[in-house]
Amino acid sequence: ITWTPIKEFQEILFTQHGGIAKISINRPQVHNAFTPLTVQEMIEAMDICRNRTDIGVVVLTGEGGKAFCSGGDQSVRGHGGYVGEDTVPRLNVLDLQKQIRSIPKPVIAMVAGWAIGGGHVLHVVCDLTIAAENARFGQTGPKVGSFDGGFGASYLARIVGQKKAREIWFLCDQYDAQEALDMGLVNKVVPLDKLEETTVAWCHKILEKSPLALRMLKSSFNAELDGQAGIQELAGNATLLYYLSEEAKEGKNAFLEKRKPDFDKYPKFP
Ligand code: 1HA
Repeated sequence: ITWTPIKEFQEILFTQHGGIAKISINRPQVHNAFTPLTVQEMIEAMDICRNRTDIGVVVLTGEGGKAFCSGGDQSVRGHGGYVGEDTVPRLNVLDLQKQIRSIPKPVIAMVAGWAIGGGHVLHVVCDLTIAAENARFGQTGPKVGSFDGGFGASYLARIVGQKKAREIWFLCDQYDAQEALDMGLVNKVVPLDKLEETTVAWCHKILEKSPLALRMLKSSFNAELDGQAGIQELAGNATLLYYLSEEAKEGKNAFLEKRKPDFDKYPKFP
């Protein structure tokens, strides 16, 4: 599988293979822990994925085969957040989580090795997770003086159930790929050397499907859980579809032509 660079970054690799974009954290020396810069680069890459009409699915992963992501880089954790070059403490991974959730294209976590702490939450918020047999999952927050009570708690509980989610956070145990599969935390487990080809095969199956149907489904799954923001996404898609109709175009045309709109010819469906 050949991956063509989309844009050069310092702490991530951002490449594509046809309609598949791959965002890969490139800090294997620290198990792909993220800094504010890593996250800022992922946010920019995700935004490019959203805006590029030739990209249909996004793969999120980490370089090196030993870790997906080990969460926030504790060596740059300061007073109130993770500190980058501008010396401002940030928790900007929360913005990335929302972006993964709302991008109207499937996002697949491709997990080899550790998905821990804030790195675990990143895979949780992805639409699908494909794990290698060496994958290890868990939260560490209460061990290292942190917690993610947002998607990291509530969406995790939607996935694995309240009892299991509380166990994961209260005990900070680690779970292997088979245990993750058994609790519905991942979609599939494959040998490490089959991880990328399996993920790409899943992407191709998705890319064959109707992009608008996928878009509607993602926002529909979100809408039930995400309150007003979820309804906004779903409603935005309804507006998109409405804009494609002759009826909506009549409204715009009438305005531009300075005449009364004639909506009579459009059916009032039962
Ligand atoms: O909770 C949040 C947030 C909540 C709300 C809003 C924003 C949030 C943003 C972030 C987070 C968090 O992510 S908190 C949780 C932070 N992460 C962790 O607590 C995991 C820390 N890492 C580990 O527990 C272990 O490294 C490991 C279980 C994943 C793997 O253990 P292993 O195989 O024994 O490797 P280890 O030797 O520990 O790690 C290899 C190298 O990577 C070490 O560096 P070296 O001694 O070789 O110089 C290790 O220090 C480094 N490393 C690993 N994880 C991190 C890290 N360095 C900095 N930060 C890390 N997270």
